[in-house]
Amino acid sequence: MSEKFYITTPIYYPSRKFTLGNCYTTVICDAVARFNKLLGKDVFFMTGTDEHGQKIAQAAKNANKTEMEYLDEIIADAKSLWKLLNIDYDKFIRTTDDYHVKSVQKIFRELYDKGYIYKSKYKGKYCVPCESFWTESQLVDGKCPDCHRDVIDQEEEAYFFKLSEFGDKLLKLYKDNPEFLKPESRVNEMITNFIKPGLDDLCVTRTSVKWGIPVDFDPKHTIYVWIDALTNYITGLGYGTEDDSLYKNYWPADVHVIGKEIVRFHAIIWPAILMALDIPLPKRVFGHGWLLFGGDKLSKSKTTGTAECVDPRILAPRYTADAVRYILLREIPFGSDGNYTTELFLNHINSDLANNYGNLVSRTFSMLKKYRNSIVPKFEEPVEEIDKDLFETITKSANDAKKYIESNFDVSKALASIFDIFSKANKYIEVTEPYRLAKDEAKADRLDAVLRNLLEAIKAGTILLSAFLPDCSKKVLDALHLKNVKFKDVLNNDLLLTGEMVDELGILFPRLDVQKELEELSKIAEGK
Ligand code: ME8
Repeated sequence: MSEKFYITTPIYYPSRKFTLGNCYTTVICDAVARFNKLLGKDVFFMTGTDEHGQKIAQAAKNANKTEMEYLDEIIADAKSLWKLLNIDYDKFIRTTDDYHVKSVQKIFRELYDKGYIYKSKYKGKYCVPCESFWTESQLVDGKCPDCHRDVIDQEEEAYFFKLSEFGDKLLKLYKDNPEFLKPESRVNEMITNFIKPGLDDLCVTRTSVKWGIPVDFDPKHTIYVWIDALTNYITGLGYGTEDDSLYKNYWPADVHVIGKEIVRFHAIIWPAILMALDIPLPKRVFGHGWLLFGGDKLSKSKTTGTAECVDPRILAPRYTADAVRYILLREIPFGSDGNYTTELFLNHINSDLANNYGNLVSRTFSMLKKYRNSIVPKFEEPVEEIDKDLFETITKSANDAKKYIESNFDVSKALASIFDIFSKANKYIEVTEPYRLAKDEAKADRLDAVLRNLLEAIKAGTILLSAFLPDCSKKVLDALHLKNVKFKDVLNNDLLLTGEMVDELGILFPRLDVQKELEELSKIAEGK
């Protein structure tokens, strides 16, 4: 039986259309899921949407739609965005799904029956027109952050979860499982900012929010955020339903990948809920940094004086889904913040995708066609130093990529390792000069070896790349007649069939005129 691997994204709020920021987490999870499939693991990858709460109700009202009409449109757009970006999820959970609603009610009741939930009074600052409670720190100049009107002190009856009982247990969790929360710096944040000062019990229902899952034994209360949203990671596997086979198979999750602003919920509240339910904890929570647009987490249309188009729905069809995936996976050191600019995006397409990978593939295929009628020459064990060096790079890069993904989900370093193969192979062409070898009949065997070694480098790098950039790698693997490849095939030099003809390949990534594209994109962003 193959090893299981269960990975999740956060469930995003569909209060507006998804941004490149949402794509960041989702593409990372997709690449990690695909890499684990390459490794032969039995992978389950879940994403979805967090559909309850005042904000959604308000957004629907503003759009003159019912909540479900509004949500269905956003979810249809989200699913088509994931399709566009080749996100190969196994499950898309919506918290309005019937099975989720029922499981959440069951979980709530269980926590109540076990004494972890009790009824009390919630006190807060209340905005009457918005029908919303705010905490002191959420207020802007003492006023409602949404409508900027005065707020009043208000109390309402609410249920609370006994989070205060879990401080020591959480400290023990972090101490006994240093892998639980990554990067390490986030553990200190949790301890210093939240656990050491003492955890308060958590308000888990509202009577003022109508768009939510009702508590089945006290329906004027709706279940507020945490118990509804966090539990998606188990209800999506069927926990609490008649068919919980996926839950039995895949839980505990190998990793919840989330943005750093929601680490607290995943590293404090979620484990506490699971402990209370007596359910095993996820193996790891990974809090990544932010993709910044001109220093801001949310993309603004104007960041640097000129309008920037950061809509993946425009960028992917124009430059390929792989190019969008590439910038998200490669540019941001995993765990830290990183800046996105259109110029960076376009320059990466040219330097890495067109000039490095694309050029290697197109040069090799055209030399193979010109000198060997596109027929794969036979493989010989490398004897020359330069050949050995190329194969050493392939082996090292493959092992490094695997290590980076397995130990730390570090997609950026893994991709960099894979591109080392392509850089090395491009240099190999310059040093071995196959175009010179072709002129000398006595060097025919050497030319065969050089061309085959280049094909091996392309094959190896492309198999690894298939987890990250599925479209271009499929084209290349198809041209090499390779199907259903796995990680173990990377170093197998007998996979390419000697004497077989490779197919023609078009240009994978045309070189862009960056200045012209910047202007075009700026016009698009300004709606011209
Ligand atoms: O927080 N850079 O939903 P949300 C990196 N529903 N990641 C970004 C990003 C950016 N600029 N912008 C968004 C919620 N993200 C809750 C989650 S989970 C049980 C409930 C990603 O729509 C990142 O993963 O606000 C972040 O954590 C998530 O979108 C926030 O999505």
